[in-house]
Amino acid sequence: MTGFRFLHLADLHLETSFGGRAATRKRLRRAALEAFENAVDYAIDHRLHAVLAAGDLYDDPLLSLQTELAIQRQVQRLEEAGVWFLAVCGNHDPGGPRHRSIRLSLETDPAGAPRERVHVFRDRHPQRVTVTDRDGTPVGVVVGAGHPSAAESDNLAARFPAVATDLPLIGLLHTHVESTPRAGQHDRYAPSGQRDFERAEYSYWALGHIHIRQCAVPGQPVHYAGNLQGRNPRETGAKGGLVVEAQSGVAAEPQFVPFAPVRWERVRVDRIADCASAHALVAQLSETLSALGAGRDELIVRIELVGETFLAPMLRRPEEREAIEEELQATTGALEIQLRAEGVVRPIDRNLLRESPSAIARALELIEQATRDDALLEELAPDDLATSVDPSERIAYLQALLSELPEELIERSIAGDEA
Ligand SMILES: [Mn+2]
Repeated sequence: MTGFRFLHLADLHLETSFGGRAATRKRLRRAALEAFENAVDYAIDHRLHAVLAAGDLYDDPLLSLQTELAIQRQVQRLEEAGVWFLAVCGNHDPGGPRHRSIRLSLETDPAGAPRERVHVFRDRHPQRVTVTDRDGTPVGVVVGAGHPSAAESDNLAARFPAVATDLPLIGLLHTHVESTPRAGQHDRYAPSGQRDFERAEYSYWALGHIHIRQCAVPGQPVHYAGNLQGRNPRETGAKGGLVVEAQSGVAAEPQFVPFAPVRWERVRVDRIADCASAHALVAQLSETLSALGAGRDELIVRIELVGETFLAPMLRRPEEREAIEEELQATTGALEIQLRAEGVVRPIDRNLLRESPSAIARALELIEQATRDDALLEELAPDDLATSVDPSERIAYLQALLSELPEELIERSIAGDEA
């Protein structure tokens, strides 16, 4: 018996409004559609049986007509190539009566004729669709349920039925599996627990909602595909879809295929002590960027500089960072570089400073004393600080305030010397 071969996509978020520079925003908007097109190409070229989209196909119900047409074009291509397109509604593209999903009507072609191989699961009550190959032979059963509203609170996974079938059985759902790493960064829509997925009759669960690609239940075929195109500095690394070949009664193992044209990366650079000039800094950072694939891949990179450098005072100024960013973009071909310099300090002998007979040394000594002495800390605290909070919390808060003070003092005193 042949397997059920499909592509699992999730969280396409087409037409997300992005932050960042205008040119980058424009590129990312286009890149998300390109990623979708790449995925459709792949499904057609590899003669897959279906593309499964696990929710949040588009980002906002105020979807533009241009993007609506672009989505329709891709769905039409799949239909014409004999590849099924099955999508469940998520919290960004809910399926209730007054929502955009129904008016989008992906199930019919421009002439209003039904597309035989397209189904959108909008109802919270799970439904099943039997997928066929190009000859009409059944190859798999997909059970899906959708979010009717933008804030579904029911556990939809718990509603999934046991289905008696000889075909591979697949679950398709947009859900917040509570125990998943990084789940805390996402809203708890259609929350579910690991136990909801411990069901041997399902060969695979194609999930959406958490944007990090991962197995959601250790040891079980329950997977988040992650989003299709990274949209911000938290969504780093290669993005794409999962290809699955499912057999009846066997847990399927997915394989990742990259589709996103633009990749976000985040890198911490702590070896800048020897960089005494702008040139040296650019050379050092260019090397890091080349290692990440700049010039070969379309990259947006956030560089976090940390450590001691003579360039620290310059790097604190936004216009200085911008100049370095532009230089790096020009030399490496990266789409955008975002330089962060909160973690750089001037190289000075802090011990020598502490031992010198100066006002700054005395101030540093006082700060150190106050950090150890709660009574002194209370004495130094401003009068209007809330007294209602728990005393230990109050002390911890004051200590946290103090912890940043020595570095600030040293920086200011040095800057004063040079003025
Ligand atoms: Mn979502």
